[in-house]
Amino acid sequence: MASQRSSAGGVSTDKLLERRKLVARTGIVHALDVDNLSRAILIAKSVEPYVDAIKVSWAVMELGCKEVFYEVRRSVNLPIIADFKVADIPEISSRIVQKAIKLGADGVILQGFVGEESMKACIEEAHRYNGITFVVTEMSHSGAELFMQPVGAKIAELARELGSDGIIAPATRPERTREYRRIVGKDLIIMSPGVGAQGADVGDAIKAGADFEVIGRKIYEAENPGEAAKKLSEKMSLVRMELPSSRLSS
Ligand code: NUP
Repeated sequence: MASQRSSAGGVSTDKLLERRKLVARTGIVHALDVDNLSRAILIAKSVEPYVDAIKVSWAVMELGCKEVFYEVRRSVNLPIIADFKVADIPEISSRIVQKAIKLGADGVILQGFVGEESMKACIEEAHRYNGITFVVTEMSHSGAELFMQPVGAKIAELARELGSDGIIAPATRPERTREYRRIVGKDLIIMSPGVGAQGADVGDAIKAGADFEVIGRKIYEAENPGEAAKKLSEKMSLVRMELPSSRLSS
């Protein structure tokens, strides 16, 4: 596969690596946490009509971003969000962001708790390469309540001030997502994981102010991931129909 990188189905690699825009059509981002590449690609293709982006994280560890991002990009016309939860000193964090984007990510998720300089370096680096950023405020698992929740509001404020395109807020605690929406205002994108396997219902976070819900296991562990994604997107569309139109245009 790697040796055929000059073109893919008539599309040049340069074209293939052009940034793709994240647009809320279904409000669902699929967390493709599947490390068998051919299975991952089958799933990505089957969910393509029902999701707005593919989020990739640990599943690149064996084959690397180069191969995984490339194969996902040429298989589906969706943006890729690299969920590396970047959390290093500014000089290293920004290199991670640059690498992820150059290898085909359209957006990168970074941790906010590392502080202003690291966040700033990542956001600037992503924007230099036309990528977008999401800063994690407070994670969706219960352990985040101890250390992350008390500083989450400050992280969200800083993310907005530094020009991040979005933040990550927990679908498992919709009242917190509502608070994060109040802090960042209407212009930042809120992406919320925790739907399905972690207990939140589809639509919970959207109702609380999120733009996208991240759904992983509920889709890729289903017997028919495409069908599962379709059903979730149908449920989501009922929820989104109830939202004021100002929410959907953002
Ligand atoms: O706070 C977070 N919670 C979370 O689950 C931030 C995340 N980025 N995630 C990611 O979302 C997690 O790493 C996984 O890729 C996805 C949730 O998957 P699932 O629980 O729907 O299977």
